Amino acid sequence: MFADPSAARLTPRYSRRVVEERDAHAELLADFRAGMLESPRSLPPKYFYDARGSQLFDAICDTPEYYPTRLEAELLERHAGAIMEASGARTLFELGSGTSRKTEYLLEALAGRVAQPHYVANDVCGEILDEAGGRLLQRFEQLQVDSLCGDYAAALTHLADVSGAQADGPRLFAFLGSSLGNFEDAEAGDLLRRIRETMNPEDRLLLGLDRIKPRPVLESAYNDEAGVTAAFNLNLLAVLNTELGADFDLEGFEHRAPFVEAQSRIEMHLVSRRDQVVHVSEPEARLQIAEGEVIRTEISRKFSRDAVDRLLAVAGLEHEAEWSAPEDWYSLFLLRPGVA
Ligand code: SAH
Ligand code: AVI
Repeated sequence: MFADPSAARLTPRYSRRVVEERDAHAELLADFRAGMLESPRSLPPKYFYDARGSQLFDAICDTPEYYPTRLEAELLERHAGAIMEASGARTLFELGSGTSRKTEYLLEALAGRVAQPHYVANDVCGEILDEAGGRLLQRFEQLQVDSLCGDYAAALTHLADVSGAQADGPRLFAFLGSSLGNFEDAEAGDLLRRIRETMNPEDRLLLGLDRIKPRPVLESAYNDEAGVTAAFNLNLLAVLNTELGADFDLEGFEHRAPFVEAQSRIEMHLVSRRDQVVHVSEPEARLQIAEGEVIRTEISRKFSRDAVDRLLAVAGLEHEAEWSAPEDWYSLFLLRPGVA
């Protein structure tokens, strides 16, 4: 997760640079203090994604129960041409790009439109960025890939380092997978506003959001039979063991992911199976965790149309076009920056 802090042009068509607004390790320490030494305990979900966490997320996408990836991939496969056409983009910039597998539909459409397509990928996980970059360079012969390894906010700050030149033309920003749903309203609004402030008037944002649907479908997606989501959730404790010198016993916690209807969101929980004490070296701490106590590791919001419209209004983004799966189970929104 905390890759070599250097900018590197690794091949003529691929660069990776680490971007951070605060030292990533110091930020984990601060987030741990704020979330894990308080009750109820919680942590931001970005810490799931070390190399193993990224692999586990990829495996979640292949489970029969996790519908968001499939629905979004189907929408992108069908509409990538129209999306690229409507955006007029010459560059694609993606936040939280992961494996960039679904992105290939957009890149294919981009490569069909411009001679020298440019893809700027951002993720907190350096390993996944390099892996995806290598694959994309093989598939798209003219593609230039620049990876920004770090938080969304840092990537937005540093986007100008690798794009923004006149030759890059209009850019399509992409924020897919319903990753915005991992943020509460205030943070989601701040992030969207930050995106809007980074956009030029001719840039567009493609936002993929998961929508409300029957509880059994939602809960199965986050409680898959094979236990991949459980392993993903528990891996967060392994990350803390490595990064903070903690001694969490992964067997001592159980995965749960209920749909909390009042807030229209799945909550991922790790529930302590017994009274236990966990030691942490940095920050030096002794956590007394009671049987049944919950660590909330993620929220995953399921958006009503009203909730989407409210967020976009707060952030100053305007609808340009949208594409939805049957019964509005998943939507892609093409947005333009409003007049500030
Ligand atoms: N967009 C992909 C991946 C979604 S998983 C898809 O739709 O399938 C979420 C991705 O965002 C992971 O690859 C994770 O490493 C990355 N991520 C999570 N929090 C992040 C943050 N705060 N800043 C940047 N990337 C983040
Ligand atoms: C990345 N994020 C949008 C996923 C989600 O659905 O909230 C992460 C995930 N957590 C459990 N399964 C998938």
